[in-house]
Amino acid sequence: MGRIVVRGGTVVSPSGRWRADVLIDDERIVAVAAPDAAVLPAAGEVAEVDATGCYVIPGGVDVHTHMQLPMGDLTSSDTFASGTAAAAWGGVTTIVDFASQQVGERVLDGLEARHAEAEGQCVIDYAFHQTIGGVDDDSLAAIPTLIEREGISSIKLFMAYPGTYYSDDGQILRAMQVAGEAGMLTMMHAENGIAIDVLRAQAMAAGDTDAIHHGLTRPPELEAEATHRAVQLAKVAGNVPLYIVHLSASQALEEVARARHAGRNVLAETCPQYLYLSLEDHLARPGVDGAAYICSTPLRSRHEHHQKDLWAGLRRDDLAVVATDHCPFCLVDGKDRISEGFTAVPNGIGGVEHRMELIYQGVVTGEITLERWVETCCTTPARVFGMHPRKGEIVPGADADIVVFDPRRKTTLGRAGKHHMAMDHSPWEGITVDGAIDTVISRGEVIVDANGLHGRVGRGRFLRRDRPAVLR
Ligand code: DUC
Ligand code: ZN
Ligand code: ZN
Repeated sequence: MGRIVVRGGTVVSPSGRWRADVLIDDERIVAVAAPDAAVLPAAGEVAEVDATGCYVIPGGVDVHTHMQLPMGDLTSSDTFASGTAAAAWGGVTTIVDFASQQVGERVLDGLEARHAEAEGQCVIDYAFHQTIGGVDDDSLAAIPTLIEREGISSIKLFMAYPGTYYSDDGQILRAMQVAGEAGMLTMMHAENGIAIDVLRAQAMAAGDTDAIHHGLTRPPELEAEATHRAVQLAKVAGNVPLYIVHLSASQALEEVARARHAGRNVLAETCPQYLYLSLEDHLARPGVDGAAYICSTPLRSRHEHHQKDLWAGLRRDDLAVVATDHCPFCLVDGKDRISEGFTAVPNGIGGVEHRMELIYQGVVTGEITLERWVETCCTTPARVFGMHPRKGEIVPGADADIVVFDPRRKTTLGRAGKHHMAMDHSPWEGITVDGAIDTVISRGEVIVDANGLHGRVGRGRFLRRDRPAVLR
C-alpha cells in the first residue's frame, strides 16, 4: 500500500482541532505534523489525499450492529458484506457486532458460528461482543475464556424478552460477577420485559395492533426501572462497570446520570433514531410505514423532551457513545408482518451508513462541539471497548483509519439519495444534512472516494479487543 499523505485539512480529536497533515505508511499513521514539517514528503513524492477545506477525523467506530442477525424465522437484511460496505460509505471503519448464545447452547459454539459467518465477508475491521441469553453454570464458565483467548471483552445481557434472551436478576448478578472478575464490561438491554409482555398481551387482546402500540407498551418508566435495577445489580456485583445500550428515555438517562454523579462506573449509549425520530411522527404512521420504525427500546414521544435531554446527556457525558443498533429489516417479508399485529414485526432500524452525518448535524445545530462528535462516534467507543489507541484517534502508531469529511457539501439520505444498506426502504428518507463523507481510508487503503467504493469484501479483519478502558 505504501505511503500516503492526507494534506491540507483540519485534524480533529476529542481535545481539539489543528491544521495538520497526516502521513501514513502502509497500514499505520506515522506522523501528524504541521503542514511545513520536515517529516512530511514533498509534493509529488508519495500518493496524496487532498483534504483542503475538510475535517480529517478518525474512522467511525460503531460498537452496536447486527448484520445478518437471526430473529425468529427472519434474518436482518444486511449481510456482513453489504452492511460493512454501507458502513464504509458512511465513514465507519470498525464495527462491533454480536455473537449469540441462548438457553441450552454453548457460548463458544455460538462464537465459532458467528466467526464463520463474518470471516472473509467484511469490507472494514470488525469485532464481536458476546450475548449471553442463557446464564447457567456452563455459560458462566465460558465467560473468562472470551477475554483470555478469544479477544472478546464485553458481554451483553437482556432484561427484556422472557423466553428467549431474558435473564432474571439472579442470573444477571452472577454474570456481572463473573464478567467483572474477568475484567470485562457488561452491556445491558435495560427494559422490564416481564411487565412489557403483560402490556403487549393486553394491547393485542384489545385489538390495539398498530405499530404505535409497540411504543406504548414499552413505556419510559419500564426502561428507567430496568436501568435503575441494572445499576444496583452492578454495584452489588462488586461495583463492576456497566454499559447501557440504546438508551432512549429521559427517565433512564436520569438513572445513569444519578449513578455517574455518585461516582459509579456506568456508561450509556444512545442512537441516532432516538435523537431524531419520534413516536408521533414515525411509529404512529399507519400499517407498514409505522412498522418500519419498530425497534427496542422504542422511539419516544416528541412531547416529552426526550430528544432535548439526550443531546444534553451527550454534552454532559452521561451519554458517552453514539452507536446505531443497526438491525435492518425490509418491508417485504419483514415489516409487513404488521398485518398480524405489532408483536409479529421484527425489531430493528438500519442506520450504520448515516450515523456520522446525522450526529455531525448536531454540531451544525449547536448541540455538541466538533470535538465531541469525534469523541462520541470514534474515540470513546474505541476506548470503552478496548480498541484504543489502535482505533478511534489520529495519532502516530494507530491504524490508518481516517475519514475526510467535507462540511461545505450536503447529503440527502434515503433511497433516492445516499443509501447502500440492503433495505427496501430508509427510515431516513428525504432527510438532508450538512456535510458529506469525502474519502474513507481503512488501514492505509482508500476504500471510498469520489469514484465510489474500492474496499473489497474480505479485506476487513477480526479485531481482538483488550480490556475495556473503564475504571473498576
Ligand atoms: N436489542 C438490540 O440491541 N438490538 C435489536 C433488538 C433489541 O431488542
Ligand atoms: Zn437490545
Ligand atoms: Zn442491538
